[in-house]
Amino acid sequence: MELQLWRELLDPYQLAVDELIVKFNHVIQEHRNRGIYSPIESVDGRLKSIVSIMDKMQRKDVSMNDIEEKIEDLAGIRITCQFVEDIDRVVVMIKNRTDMSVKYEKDYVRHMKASGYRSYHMIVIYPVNTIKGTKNLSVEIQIRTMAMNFWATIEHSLQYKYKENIPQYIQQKLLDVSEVILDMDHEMSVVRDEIMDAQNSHHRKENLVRDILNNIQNLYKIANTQEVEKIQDEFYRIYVLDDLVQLDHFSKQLDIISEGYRAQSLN
Ligand code: 0O2
Repeated sequence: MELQLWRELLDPYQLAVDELIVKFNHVIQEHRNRGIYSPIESVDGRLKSIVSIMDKMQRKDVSMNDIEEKIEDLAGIRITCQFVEDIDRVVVMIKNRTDMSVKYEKDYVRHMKASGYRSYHMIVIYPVNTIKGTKNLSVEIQIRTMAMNFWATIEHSLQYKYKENIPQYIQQKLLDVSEVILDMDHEMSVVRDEIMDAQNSHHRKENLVRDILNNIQNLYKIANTQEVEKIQDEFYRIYVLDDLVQLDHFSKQLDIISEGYRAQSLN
């Protein structure tokens, strides 16, 4: 197939990857803006390379005409979670979305592959709008923990070197390490609440400081400079106390002051 035809075939899949990265990043941001824990830690995506497509066509005996039907990971999205419990939350979240529908799932988290690979796979149908109209594309979404991702990334790079023939002692080592990773994920789950709490506090603090600084900056434009400087000093005094309750109280008070000035400036 000519390069131009490959481009025409793959372009919509690139669009799907780009759109889904934006959408899942937005999910992360929405959680953080509200100061709540995001089950998605990060999202990444890729269009399958032509070489990888040709390799897979050969491996699975797929003809040119059947590429789109039989190779369902032309567009691939990878969602990384901090904790193993987050994977199920992300799966539910994806099932509830109205911009895609689930075609089928493979649970390699509960049913590890013989290689030691763990990950949750969802093949979804995702519509994209192109100049030729709407196209319903298959997209593979892989959902895994950071620890599972570490393992898969290392193992994948070995596949490039050894193809199907990773030496037995390395295969065994990978299997052993995948067990360690399973244990690690479970161990981390024990302190999940504690860690989530710490991260939520951090994001709440960031949001509060952002709101306070915005308010102070706006006040400089309309209020008496000396008064705003006093407010700023008070903010620094409270900030160093590292007390979220006081910071929250200060932010609310500042909202009231700012509202007052806005009302005044309207008169
Ligand atoms: P790449 O380079 O990542 O695109 P199946 O018929 O079900 O065996 P299929 O369609 O490959 O074959 O489905 P499967 O097994 O769900 O794998 C899809 C993708 O999951 C793979 O794509 C890999 O990205 C990843 N994956 C599956 N098994 C392993 C594994 O043992 N190790 C690692 N590191 N990744 C794995 P590709 O096209 O193989 O590769």
